[in-house]
Amino acid sequence: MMRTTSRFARGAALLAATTLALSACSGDDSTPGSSAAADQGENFDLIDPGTIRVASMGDARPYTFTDENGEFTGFDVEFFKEVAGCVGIDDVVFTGQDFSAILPAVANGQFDVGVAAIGITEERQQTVDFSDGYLAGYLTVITPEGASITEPEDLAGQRLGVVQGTLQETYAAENFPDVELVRFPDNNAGISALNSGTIGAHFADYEAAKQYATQYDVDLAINIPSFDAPAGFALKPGNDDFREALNTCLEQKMEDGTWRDLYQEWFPGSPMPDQYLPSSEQGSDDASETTTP
Ligand code: SNW
Repeated sequence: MMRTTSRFARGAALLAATTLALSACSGDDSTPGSSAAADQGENFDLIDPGTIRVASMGDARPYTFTDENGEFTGFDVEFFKEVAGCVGIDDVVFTGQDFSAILPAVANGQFDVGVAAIGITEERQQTVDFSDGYLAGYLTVITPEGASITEPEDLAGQRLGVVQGTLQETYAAENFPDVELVRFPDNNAGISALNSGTIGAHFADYEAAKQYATQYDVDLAINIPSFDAPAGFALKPGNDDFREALNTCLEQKMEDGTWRDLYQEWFPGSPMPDQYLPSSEQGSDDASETTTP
């Protein structure tokens, strides 16, 4: 696990933080200076004080995408907006990037935050800081329907699509024998190549794969657990007051059920990872981190 302390181990700290955060986040948190968290806003090292500039992706449904009005939405976007509001900043400006451009742009200060189901890894932590994790799931190999690919060995000799810079690219290079990796700027380009027969399979995040399966005749052929790299918000290194405020509010938005409600809205029917639910709901029968999709 990349997370140094589990959510369970932090029970006592969480209770204390929740009490603080509850008072900080209740009521109208849109008024600057109305909450304890917002008072810390002046210490946040943001490009424009009072605004959070976010590098994201406009085409990574259901995590981050633009709707018919050009507005950013999706699970990660809506959850980030909740957390930002809790730290006292409602002005959040999202900009679409290729995935491979997000972390460099955050690292060199062009954006305050990167939000795009970005898995926390030691390698990425060489260039950016991360909030605590907020999403853990599977990496999924998508094939044409009936391709009879069910395990990594079946991919031998295939051309496999990956989005440049993703964990899928790294995982496939290290673990899938004899595949020819074909790198794309985004998943839509990979799925187009899959549908036209240019590649034999495409490797994406599970919820994106599930989304494509509602539109195209594809199978979710292989699911690789990626719980050791939960997604976090990527931050410019050293902005510690901002990171700590985000983490306090992230816990708060899990404890008050906001995370659960957004998860059910954007990922309907998907197995619910236990660790992000309100403490009172953890360990119930229908919540499990280990359920295979
Ligand atoms: O590691 C997983 C995590 O467990 C959760 O399922 C959300 O996605 C991941 O963070 C992996 N996401 C990929 C990555 O971090 C691709 C992100 C993307 O395509 N936007 O490289």
